[in-house]
Amino acid sequence: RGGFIQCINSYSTAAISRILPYVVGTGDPRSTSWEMVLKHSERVILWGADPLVTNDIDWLTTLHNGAGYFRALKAKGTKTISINPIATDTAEYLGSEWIAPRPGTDCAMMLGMIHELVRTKKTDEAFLAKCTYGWPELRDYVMGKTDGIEKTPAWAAQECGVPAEKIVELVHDMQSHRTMIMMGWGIQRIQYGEQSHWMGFALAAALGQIGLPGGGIGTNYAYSNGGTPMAYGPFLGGISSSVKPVKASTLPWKGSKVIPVARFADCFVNPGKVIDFNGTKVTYPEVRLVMWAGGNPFAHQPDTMNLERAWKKPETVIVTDTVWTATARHADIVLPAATAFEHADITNIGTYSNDGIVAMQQAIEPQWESKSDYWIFSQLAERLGCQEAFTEGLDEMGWIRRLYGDAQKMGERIGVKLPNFEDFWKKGYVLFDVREKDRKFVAFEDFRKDPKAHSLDTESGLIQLYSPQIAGYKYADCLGHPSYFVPSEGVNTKTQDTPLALMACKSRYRMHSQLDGTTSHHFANIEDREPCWINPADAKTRGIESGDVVLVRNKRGALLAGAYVTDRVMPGVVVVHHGAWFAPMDVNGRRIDVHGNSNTLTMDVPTSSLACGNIASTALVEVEKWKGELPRVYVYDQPERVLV
Ligand SMILES: Nc1nc2c(c(=O)[nH]1)N[C@H]1C(S)=C(S)[C@@H](COP(=O)(O)OP(=O)(O)OC[C@H]3O[C@@H](n4cnc5c(=O)[nH]c(N)nc54)[C@H](O)[C@@H]3O)O[C@H]1N2
Ligand SMILES: Nc1nc2c(c(=O)[nH]1)N[C@H]1C(S)=C(S)[C@@H](COP(=O)(O)OP(=O)(O)OC[C@H]3O[C@@H](n4cnc5c(=O)[nH]c(N)nc54)[C@H](O)[C@@H]3O)O[C@H]1N2
Ligand SMILES: [Mo]
Repeated sequence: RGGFIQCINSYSTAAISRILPYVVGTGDPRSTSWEMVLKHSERVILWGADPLVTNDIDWLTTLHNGAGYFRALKAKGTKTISINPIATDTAEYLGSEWIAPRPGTDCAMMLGMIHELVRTKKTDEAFLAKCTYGWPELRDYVMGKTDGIEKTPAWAAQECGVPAEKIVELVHDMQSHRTMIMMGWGIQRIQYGEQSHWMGFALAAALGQIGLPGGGIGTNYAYSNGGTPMAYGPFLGGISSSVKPVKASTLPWKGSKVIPVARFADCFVNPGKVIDFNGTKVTYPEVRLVMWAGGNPFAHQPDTMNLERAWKKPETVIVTDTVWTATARHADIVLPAATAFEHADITNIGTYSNDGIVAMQQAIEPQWESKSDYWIFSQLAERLGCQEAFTEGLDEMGWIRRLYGDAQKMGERIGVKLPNFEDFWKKGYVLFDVREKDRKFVAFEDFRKDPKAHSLDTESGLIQLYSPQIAGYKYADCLGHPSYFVPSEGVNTKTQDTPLALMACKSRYRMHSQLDGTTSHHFANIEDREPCWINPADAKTRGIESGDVVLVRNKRGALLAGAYVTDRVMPGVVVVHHGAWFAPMDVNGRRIDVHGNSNTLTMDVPTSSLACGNIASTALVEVEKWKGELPRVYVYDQPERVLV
């Protein structure tokens, strides 16, 4: 009866989804259709994006359309350039040129590129004047008039490590060819991550190709197969989430009712603390009970050792999951959830492509004591005295029929006839057609032609290269224009004790921590540990060879990993992919994770006061050969006993 604290933001897009509404009026702008890219783009820049690894995952389900488009891009022979501290699978597949900036320094590189355009009078002044707001403010920053630092390619080279000549060559190549910048989301999951995509739009605006076929910038080509032309059909709704509480809380409520999700560990420990968030103040409420459903914070939250301590603050923790995760191991009560195979459900296909609707038929009976999430929540609602308000009198099939029925009605309104429910359920899916105009979709095309008639939902209706609103927040870590901030941990701030910058991006073998409990972990495995990629130069000075077990450590934590010596990662940087199940153990008086959960090393600080997003990369570490006994990775063991 103590109320409910809602979380906003996601771990996927915290920074981009907060900053881009100021810049272009939406947090996730629709990308130019792949058909237009294939036809018109002469250059494709993969900036912090590895779509061959990440694109198979969708918020909904997927037809994996992106794979075919990248195959077509390769077949056509379009020149591609990958800008990434890592030689990615995608770059290898496409044969891309590889440019490796230091992690967290892309904004410096882009500023150097914009400076070069200004210096050589190659900025598209007509586009900047017609379609953007605040170019003079940004230009003053680029030219050093605001802070006394001219952002020349030579300055940029010092920050990002890419030679000035390369920066110059790249920007002129992009300027003289129709260029599509495909930005991933790894570059916004860093400290000051808000700046990356804002600067990306600023660079694209200076190049003046936004709104032209095959030109400009797209921010979701690497996830959910963005850029796949959107099919024309209805969307499914979901079960109501705005049910009014039956009895209002009788307790006095202290603090905000909404927190930015990645700040939850800080919130547990510091009730009453006031933080800045996107122009507002958030007062952390006191959290006494946690119910975690379908997530593995002991894999996803930065600074796992800190989380371990924070997790002890709430009096009760309830976890529902399908498998025995590290988080389940840290719960007071575990409610075993049935997998999608064990109960019926329904979903749209393709977040951006809306290809159709799938009947998720039940394949097997729920195993052991597992129950569907819906059953679990219905039972909890009953005990809280609000079952009717929660279920609206419907069981799972009842909801599936209602959601499908609502989609049918929406279909009627937009002229798309859906089969009756029985036929749909029997066949298993319905697919929608793509309209010609969606095949030919060019992002910002109408806006470019007539920015007044097709104004964006921003302060000025134009692309905001300077935002008076953000400037008004007076944040030191997010100014009124896109800026470069030196990450507090990164190659440029390395110390003697921690000289290497860690990247903890997606593993090709897992969905975050999902599948780590299956045979999948045999693929990402050296001596039962998660691999740690390390450059041959860095390995040599440490006497490390491929196959060695290494301790990766910093002041926050330490983990054991298996060394993989490779020039696919630039010198000074190491990679431990995200998602190995956390297996803490006290070894010789020190608490270490013996398996390789990379968040043991990352920083739990907000991206900035604007988005308060999570940070996955650039943490400083040291790597050393492990000479001690090798503790067993116990984390796949089944629970010793099951309490009913
Ligand atoms: N196989 C697999 N696919 C997935 C997922 C998964 O767990 N496994 N997760 C899915 C989810 S939920 C999401 S939100 C998406 C996320 O997709 P992304 O956020 O795009 O994926 P990441 O691997 O985190 O980052 C993409 C690339 O950014 C690079 N990168 C990181 N930091 C920097 C930097 O500072 N500069 C530059 N230039 N590059 C940088 C990384 O090296 C990586 O190659 O992926 C989805 N796809
Ligand atoms: N260092 C670092 N940290 C990161 C990232 C990174 O790249 N690097 N990526 C971030 C991103 S983009 C994201 S989205 C987050 C992801 O963070 P999470 O979403 O917490 O990660 P998952 O491991 O996918 O956890 C999903 C859990 O749901 C369970 N599950 C699956 N199906 C069901 C079901 O039907 N019912 C229930 N109750 N449970 C189910 C799975 O077993 C699994 O334990 O991680 C973030 N953290
Ligand atoms: Mo994500």
